[in-house]
Amino acid sequence: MNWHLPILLGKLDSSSTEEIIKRVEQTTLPGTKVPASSIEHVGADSWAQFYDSSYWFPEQASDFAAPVDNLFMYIFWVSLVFFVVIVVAMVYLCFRYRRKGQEINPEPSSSHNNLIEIIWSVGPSVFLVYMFWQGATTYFETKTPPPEPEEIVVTASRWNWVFTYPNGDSSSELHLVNNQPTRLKMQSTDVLHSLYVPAFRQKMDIVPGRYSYAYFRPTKEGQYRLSCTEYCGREHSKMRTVAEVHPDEEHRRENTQWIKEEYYPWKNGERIYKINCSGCHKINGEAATGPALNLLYSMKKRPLMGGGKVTVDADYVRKSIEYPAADVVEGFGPVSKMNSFLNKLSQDDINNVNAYLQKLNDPSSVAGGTIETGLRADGE
Ligand code: HEC
Ligand SMILES: [Cu+2]
Repeated sequence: MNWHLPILLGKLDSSSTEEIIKRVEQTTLPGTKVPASSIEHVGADSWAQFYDSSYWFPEQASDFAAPVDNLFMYIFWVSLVFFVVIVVAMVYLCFRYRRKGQEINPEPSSSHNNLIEIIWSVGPSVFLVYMFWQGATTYFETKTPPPEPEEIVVTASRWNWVFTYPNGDSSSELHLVNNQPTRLKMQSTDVLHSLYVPAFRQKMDIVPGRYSYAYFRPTKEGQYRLSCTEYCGREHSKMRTVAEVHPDEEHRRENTQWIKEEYYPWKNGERIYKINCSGCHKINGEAATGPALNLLYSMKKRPLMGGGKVTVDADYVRKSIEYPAADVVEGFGPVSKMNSFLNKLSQDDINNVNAYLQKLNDPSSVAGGTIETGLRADGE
């Protein structure tokens, strides 16, 4: 079934697909290609010859797009049907029971009808429960990390985007591979931003000082709009770029400057670690001034001074590096002997150290090369 509303919203237009594409391209980002499939053909003989999908939903280019649109259309039709039924009944009843003549005492209204009460309470509830159910499950799906995703680090700053890929290369457009589950690990260097790709039905805030994540699987090749959707200052409206879905890895490689093939974030992380951290943290399992960090990521929870536990994840590590006094590990207090690296290490450095610590634990977790996790007496 075609969920769109060509009759209600489609426009009377006999232009050819090419003409419409040209027109749409003129109103969008320079360089954006509009795939012919986004201009839906609603039957050559129908009066609404061509239906330009920019009048309604954008293309469905990720696995979340269809469920989100279907839910929207479900809510739309339920609202429409109830609106019509209620308004027609109301108008009819107003007319039917209007005051006629000069009666002063109107007929008493009938007090109660169990059957009708039950029907009009239970009936709509069924529709509402289904709305909730669909909404909740779709929401949870969009928040559940897909298995074996490609992780792309997104750095938002006023007013541009940087996307960094597992091989360490980065670009100002988001380049994806079709059908590859993707996990965006996002950070901001200044203020609140928000990443929005309408064709993926994916939108997520990016908050300074912490990571936020977005998951999806692109399902359709093409170029789509990506923009910041949280007002972030003077040039906010220019903070937009393209998300391109490539048919496969080779295509992506050939069509981007995939240069730093031999560069891996964790290698850089190892270097930063040796310079800044190895004086206090060993990676052979033994505590020194600070706890050993080689098994950090396999310890799901860390006990803290003064009771309580904290979950080990990228945010915990980042917080430990920038604000060591905040969560002091049990047995290493009362005051943390660690100095803060806030503004001494860049966001990139912290990402790289994080990648290194992750790799120490699970060498297969981060792409590229092998790592020595052997017991080395000097802890380096
Ligand atoms: C001057 C010594 C010192 C240096 C240098 C140091 N740390 Fe620490 N670190 C500590 C101490 C002491 C603790 C335990 C107290 C606390 O949690 O703050 C700690 C705790 C941590 C924790 C929490 C560990 C856990 O087991 O939960 C992490 C993560 C960490 N440091 C990372 C780093 C990184 C990364 C660097 C280098 C950029 C670094 N530290 C540099 C002393 C240091
Ligand atoms: Cu922004």
